[in-house]
Amino acid sequence: TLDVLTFGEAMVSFRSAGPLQSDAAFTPGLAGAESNVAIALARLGHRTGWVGRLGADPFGELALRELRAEGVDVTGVSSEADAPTGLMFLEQRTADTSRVEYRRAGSAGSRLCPADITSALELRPRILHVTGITPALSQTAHDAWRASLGEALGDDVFVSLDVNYRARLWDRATARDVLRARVGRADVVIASEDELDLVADGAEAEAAEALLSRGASYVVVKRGACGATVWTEGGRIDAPALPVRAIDTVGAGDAFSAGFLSGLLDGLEPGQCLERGVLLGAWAVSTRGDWQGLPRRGELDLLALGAGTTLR
Ligand code: ADP
Ligand code: KDG
Repeated sequence: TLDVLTFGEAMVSFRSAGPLQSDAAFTPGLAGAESNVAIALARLGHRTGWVGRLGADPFGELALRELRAEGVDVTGVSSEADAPTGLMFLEQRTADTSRVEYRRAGSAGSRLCPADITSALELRPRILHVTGITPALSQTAHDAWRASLGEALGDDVFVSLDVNYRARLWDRATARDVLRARVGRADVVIASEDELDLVADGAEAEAAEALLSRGASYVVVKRGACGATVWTEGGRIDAPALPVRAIDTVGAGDAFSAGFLSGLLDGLEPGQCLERGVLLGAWAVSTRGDWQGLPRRGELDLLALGAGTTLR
């Protein structure tokens, strides 16, 4: 059985190390919030599966190759003969500011449909991890997302929802309606400070309280370089971010989510789950790529060694 099952759209990203201009070089890589989480968890030794559709093209092949190489179960991946793999371009303007351009409308990934998920759920994962990106992709992807959080899901599956609002894909009012309709099934809700209003009303304490009373056991709020907070029935726990040199912040949220879930899988206390989330977030921002620099389990303590350490 799987520890974590996740689904969504994986894309090939092209990352520049500077402004988009005629001599800019772009580095290809696998991107997609959910596949990032799957890879991060697999690196920590958890059994993880990702479900989605890829185009029958070289980009789809690259995506599948990377997922396999990282040890992610791809039994639920299918290939579309007549739709392309989605692409995204990341123009890094400063160490912690990137601009995104998507080429994903009509992509293979957006054809995800409810049957893709219901058959994958037969693998009976301990945790189902979903994000608020999937329902924004297409009507069928929205249906799949909704169905995954409905009756197809056994009561015993722990659900993790990362709000992950993407302004390029939909507006806040629509996202609010869609996410609120299903957030009650989530056992852990993960949001940035500026996303919390999409799933609950009021200031942070009030919103967290509302989500806990709707059934969540953990409400996790991310604050970028200021760290993160977890709210539980027992109250509030804060963790500062780790002091690292930020070189590429894209993917920090996904790494954070994976760290938090890894802590839950290891049976850690909420504050320790939060610390592992913050640790993985720090790894993501201090290395290039969405997930390429993330640690394997034996490397988790490397960041604690401090600046300028050489292991000999
Ligand atoms: P997202 O990528 O979803 O916007 P954040 O930017 O809040 O999410 O990052 C997620 C987590 O990664 C933060 O809560 C923090 O723990 C860590 N993180 C983000 N930026 C930094 C940074 N500059 N230095 C250290 N840790 C960071
Ligand atoms: O979380 C990093 C993501 O932004 C990236 O990998 C692509 O899933 C993605 C999206 O829709 O932005």
